[in-house]
Amino acid sequence: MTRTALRICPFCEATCGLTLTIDDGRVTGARGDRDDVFSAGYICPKGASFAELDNDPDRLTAPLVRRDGVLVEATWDEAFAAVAEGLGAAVRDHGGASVGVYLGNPNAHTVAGALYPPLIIRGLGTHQVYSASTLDQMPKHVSLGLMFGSPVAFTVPDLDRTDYLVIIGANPLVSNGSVATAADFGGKLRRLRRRGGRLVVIDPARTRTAELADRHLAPRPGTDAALLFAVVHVLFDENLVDLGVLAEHVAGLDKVRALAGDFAPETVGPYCGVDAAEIRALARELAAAPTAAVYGRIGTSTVEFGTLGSWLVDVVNILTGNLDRPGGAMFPLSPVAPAPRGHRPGRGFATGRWHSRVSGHPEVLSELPVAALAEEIETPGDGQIKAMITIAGNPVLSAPDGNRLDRALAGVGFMLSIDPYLNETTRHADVILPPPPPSRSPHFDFALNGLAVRNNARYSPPVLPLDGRPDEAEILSRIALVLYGIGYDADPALVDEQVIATTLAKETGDSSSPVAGRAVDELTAMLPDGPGYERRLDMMLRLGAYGDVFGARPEGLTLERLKAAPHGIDLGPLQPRLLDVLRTPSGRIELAPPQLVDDTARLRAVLGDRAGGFVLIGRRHLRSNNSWMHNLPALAGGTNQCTVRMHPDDAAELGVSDSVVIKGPAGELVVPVEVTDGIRRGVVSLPHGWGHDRGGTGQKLAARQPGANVNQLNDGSVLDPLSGTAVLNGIPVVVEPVG
Ligand SMILES: Nc1nc2c(c(=O)[nH]1)N[C@H]1C(S)=C(S)[C@@H](COP(=O)(O)OP(=O)(O)OC[C@H]3O[C@@H](n4cnc5c(=O)[nH]c(N)nc54)[C@H](O)[C@@H]3O)O[C@H]1N2
Ligand SMILES: Nc1nc2c(c(=O)[nH]1)N[C@H]1C(S)=C(S)[C@@H](COP(=O)(O)OP(=O)(O)OC[C@H]3O[C@@H](n4cnc5c(=O)[nH]c(N)nc54)[C@H](O)[C@@H]3O)O[C@H]1N2
Ligand code: SF4
Ligand SMILES: [Mo]
Repeated sequence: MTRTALRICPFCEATCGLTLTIDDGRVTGARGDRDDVFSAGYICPKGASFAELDNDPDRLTAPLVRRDGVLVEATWDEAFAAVAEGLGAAVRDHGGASVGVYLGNPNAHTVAGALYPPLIIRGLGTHQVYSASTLDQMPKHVSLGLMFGSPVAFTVPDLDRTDYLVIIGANPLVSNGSVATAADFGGKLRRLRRRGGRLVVIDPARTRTAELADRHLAPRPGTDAALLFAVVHVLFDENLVDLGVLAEHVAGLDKVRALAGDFAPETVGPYCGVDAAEIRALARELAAAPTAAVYGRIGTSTVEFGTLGSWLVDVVNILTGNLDRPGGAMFPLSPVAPAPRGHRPGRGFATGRWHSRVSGHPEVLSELPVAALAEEIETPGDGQIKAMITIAGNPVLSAPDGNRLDRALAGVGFMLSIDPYLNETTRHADVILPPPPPSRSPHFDFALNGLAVRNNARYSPPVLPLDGRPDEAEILSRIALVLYGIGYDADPALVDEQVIATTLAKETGDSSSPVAGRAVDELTAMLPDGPGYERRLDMMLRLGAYGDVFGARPEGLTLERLKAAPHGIDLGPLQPRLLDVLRTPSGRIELAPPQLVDDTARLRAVLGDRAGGFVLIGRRHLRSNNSWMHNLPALAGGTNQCTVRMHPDDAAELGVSDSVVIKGPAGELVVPVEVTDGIRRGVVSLPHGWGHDRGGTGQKLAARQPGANVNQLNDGSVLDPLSGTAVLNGIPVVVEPVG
């Protein structure tokens, strides 16, 4: 029997609504849901391969437990017992603080990943917490935290209304957008141009996004912060600063003016490899546009001056009066964000509340840099990592110096991985607990709704039944039960009920909460019967910005209402809401936070550099997703190859045409060359997520076309100091002919 079912796609940040075809209890096809309120039918090749991913024969269907050194299939009961024993021993012998946790990217795309890892970390009481954020967007969190007092006060470009968009270090035509959730990003860019708007792309590579632009600047990698400072310089220098209604809410304007003094386009132009005139033109156009937004991503983030660059993106948005206004850079309002409580000063944002044991890196958002994970495992002494939990991550390929991390993980006393695949990282686990495929999992975008370019709410219940396996919520809950000393075989609902009780007690006792003074029992009784994650989601929606406040606002949002709208609920275009967002102690936007002012000295010091030699950057492919989608026939092959792209003149000078050796601080690789004039001279690009040639993994197709692990070139010793983010773009490398 054939039927269809709706499901939000969990494979990237665009959150497209899909219509799945189901035949005889399995997904056999996927197309875009034209009635989806957010994506209106858009789909990309990854979403279209939903069925292949869901049915991949290499997905684990049963837990694996290490017995006599070998991973063998086990029952769920045996596997949880092994978890209880392994984690129990580590906690008993060395304390919960000796257990390291690594959270990978898909946690941002699953219900379980949003709701349960914090409980596991709290249960351990560990500071050894790592995630893909320090390979990604951590610099943005820090700059937002320092400027607005909240590290999640994301400013996203108002794509549907802006007149002038500057994309710096992002390639949304391939990535489908990141930290700006927008389905059909490319369509939005085309519509921007059709309505007379302009698009500027700043990227050392002429990407598909750059091909669409009115103006493409190709700076030397790693120089964005200086380039943006030069834009700021021009805005002051030519009297183009106009804060508009923001003026009374901004502190530190004069400090930024003074700092920018050293960054005249004529000074930084040669460092960036961009004409001073181009920078001045950019600044003038930004100031003249009726509305404009600057949007930066990976290329401004995972670089040496990542936090400075992320900060300056918003400094430019503010100086041109474009922050928090339609057509500018705006703050989304997620349906699970707490209901706005008006303008009130906050406690601000601090990092470095503790430091990593070996190198003394400051904690950021309660995390330590992934680049420091290997040394924390390897280095003996008090606080050494003795056990590891990885959830939805593959740091052996995604983090610097995978070979070192590979060795380190092999030496960990006990390792637990929650992952559907046996891969380069999970092969070291003593227990692997595989979550069910997406068709059998629920979906709600807890994180990404807060980044959406249009406010919306959508929920997908599981499309297919579980077939006797636990879902990921149950898997993670049972781990939490172990850590709370209750035992893995207790009722996993206890975990959710504990969260609900604690949250409602806090809310009802908070005089500024919309449910202040009400009885916890009364509110709890209003939550629907059903899985614990649904009860928690309902609670969050009802307490949220659009919520029904547990009946006090009867027309408001509840999970029941959301379920009754399977194509989602549109919550309208982004609205100005700066004063709700601001949580700095001063109650104003801190344009010149001391940490950023100080870090500017580091940038000033390199302006004279004119490095020769090659610099390495990364790239993504439309049919790839970090390290874990190289195993699907529909996505593999064709142009989806692990090649090094280089400029024809560079290739000719080196006399190379087929393969080259690339040498970096941590290793060297031999990689096929792809000669293209779509990249700046002196720059080479290699995609990440490849290097599937280690033994003992279980992705057979991926292993046949393994590619090389770009992160093996990188020793991870260079971090953006304020965020602990690894420098993954702009790494000096040596490129030579083979032999
Ligand atoms: N050189 C270089 N390195 C990079 C980058 C770069 O641009 N250049 N990009 C960085 C970025 S932005 C990121 S986000 C990181 C990603 O870093 P990671 O998150 O460490 O790596 P992924 O390859 O995304 O691995 C995801 C893992 O989650 C598993 N998984 C998939 N679905 C589920 C699920 O539903 N539940 C569970 N439990 N597991 C699931 C997959 O099998 C896979 O093992 O890589 C970073 N590394
Ligand atoms: N198809 C596909 N989609 C994905 C992913 C995937 O692997 N494949 N990964 C997902 C993830 S985890 C993320 S975080 C997002 C990332 O989303 P994006 O940031 O949009 O993706 P990237 O392709 O990494 O784009 C980074 C761009 O920065 C450029 N760049 C490199 N160095 C510099 C620099 O110093 N300055 C400037 N200005 N530019 C520079 C690169 O040439 C590249 O074009 O994509 C997500 N979507
Ligand atoms: S763009 Fe992203 S969310 Fe949309 S179908 Fe493709 S992978 Fe899925
Ligand atoms: Mo990412």
